[in-house]
Amino acid sequence: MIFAPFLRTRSWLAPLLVAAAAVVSASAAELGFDLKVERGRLPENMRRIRVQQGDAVTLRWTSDQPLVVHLHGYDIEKRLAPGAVAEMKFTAYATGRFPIHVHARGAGGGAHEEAPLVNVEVYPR
Ligand SMILES: [Cu+2]
Repeated sequence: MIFAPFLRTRSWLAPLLVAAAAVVSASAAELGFDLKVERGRLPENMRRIRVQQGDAVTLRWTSDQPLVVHLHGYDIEKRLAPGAVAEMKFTAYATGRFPIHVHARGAGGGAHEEAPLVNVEVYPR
């Protein structure tokens, strides 16, 4: 099955995109990750997520303060609020390294001025 490229590619991201066309094999996994943001940061051991192409990925976010987070490449934005779990779900068709940034912090603040919260790495199957 061929999937048409559906990503809004940005020039700096293009070299990271190996292929947007994917063959989803029967061995694709359903993977869940719990990401607990505290004071706008994730613990060191949660800053890299590794999955394989075709995996169905769910990121379950919590945060002790209001935040908007954005997964680049897959272009998914979620609003986080204290006391609630926000889910980001996607199938990892595109391989590469996709940063998740904070887009808004509480009352404001610019996007992309800080290091990513976490990088999602999708490896070819
Ligand atoms: Cu962004």
